[in-house]
Amino acid sequence: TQEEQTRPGLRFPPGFAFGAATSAYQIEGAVAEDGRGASVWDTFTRTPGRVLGGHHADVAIDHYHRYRDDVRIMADLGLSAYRFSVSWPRIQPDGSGQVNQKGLDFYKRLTEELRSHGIDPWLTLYHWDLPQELEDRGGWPNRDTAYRFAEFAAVVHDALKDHVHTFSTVNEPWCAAFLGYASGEHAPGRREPGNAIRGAHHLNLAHGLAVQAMNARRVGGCVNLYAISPATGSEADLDAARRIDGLQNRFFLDALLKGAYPEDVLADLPVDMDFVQPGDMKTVNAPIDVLLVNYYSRFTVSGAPGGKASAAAAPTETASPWVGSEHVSFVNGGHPVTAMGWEIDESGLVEILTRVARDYPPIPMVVSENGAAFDDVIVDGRVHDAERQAYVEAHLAACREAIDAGVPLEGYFAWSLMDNFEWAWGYGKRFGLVHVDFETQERLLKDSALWYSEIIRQNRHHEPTDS
Ligand code: PNW
Repeated sequence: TQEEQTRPGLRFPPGFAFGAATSAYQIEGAVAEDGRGASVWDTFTRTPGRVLGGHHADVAIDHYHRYRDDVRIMADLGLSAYRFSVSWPRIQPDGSGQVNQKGLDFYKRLTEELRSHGIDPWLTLYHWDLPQELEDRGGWPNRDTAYRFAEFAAVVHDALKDHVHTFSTVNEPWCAAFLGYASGEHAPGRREPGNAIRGAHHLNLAHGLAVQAMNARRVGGCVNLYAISPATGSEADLDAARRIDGLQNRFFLDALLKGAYPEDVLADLPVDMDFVQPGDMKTVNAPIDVLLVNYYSRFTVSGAPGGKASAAAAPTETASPWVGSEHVSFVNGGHPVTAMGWEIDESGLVEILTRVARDYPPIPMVVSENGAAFDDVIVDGRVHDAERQAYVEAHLAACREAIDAGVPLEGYFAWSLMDNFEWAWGYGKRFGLVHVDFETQERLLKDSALWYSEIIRQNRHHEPTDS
């Protein structure tokens, strides 16, 4: 509409990256092809009761075979960047040692295809698909996994360094540690609170060791941040907000950007941190070029009993991910919700971006995931996903607001490019800008994709031509 064309809130500085994101296990399929080994998600999806509907991602959305068509879609949308992850067990089927060249070749083909269309490849090394062999040796609670990760990072970096715009290490260490090892909602599905904390530290250590091992031209770390509000001004609610902010946000931000865990968070935890060895925190704090921030929602929390035990209601039977703060409850903050039940509040994005800029050493940032699931329907060959479009529009405007407030924000990646395997929810939740028919694998641009493409087009800055 006319209004959209002139809306100044959606004008971005030259060079701002407009991207979309995916992850390997959620889209690739081809789990038994070209020498790929098993990951914890292959095992988890085969364990009854863990994933809604018993869904697995053996085929997923068949991106392994359709990557050329998918890159064509990205090019048609005008994306300047694409964030994807590499499957560790495709590259090291046993999680260490022997390298599977065919696995590396796939990502070479993918990155070459992207670059030939002028799209910058942003490569995530780890988006939760741990080789099963490494889980069998203890998984993330085992310190050795961090060293194996650094070895894997060096292999990927060596093979792809000339093709990749930005490397990032671990996607959302909070999820990998606390949904994987405390609540059990994600693979490997363990409910061992103490080991979740160990795992969280080893994921941070893995990040730092990988940054050092790659010595990449451009490397970043990724965190998922939430805006947190206390339900009331009561002492109990303020304490609840401090605790959840501590475990969700500051435990990772302080580690990566300041090289220390926050004292108040350590005091909340039921473990002593004897597994943190001398020198670890300096490694975790290895210099990075960019911070990747995934943002979805705001949590409103209470220290009084009675609310939900977790903001993101899991579809399966789970324990609390909030180690040491299990008494905290999550209450309705009064915002509309997505199909995940996640509250929509774009002001939280401005809040967390300005907060990182204010409270931490200077670091360029990107929003590396942001998006929403809704119950889409195809009507006459179109998906009128006005709610998703409004969600993305509001959050892009929030990015603009953060930039105006002085935040060094360099890009935005919508989650997700395409509908895909949504972890514990199987194929039951659609986050894509592009609709996927999970039977025929047909791709169809939703209205939100067409709109996003138009915003990107309006932001195209033409280089002055040399005479
Ligand atoms: C992120 N929670 O996951 C992931 O990076 C994506 O792979 C995923 O598809 C996307 O967000 C949507 O879920 C999360 O329970 C999963 O708090 C669960 C939570 C947060 C993030």
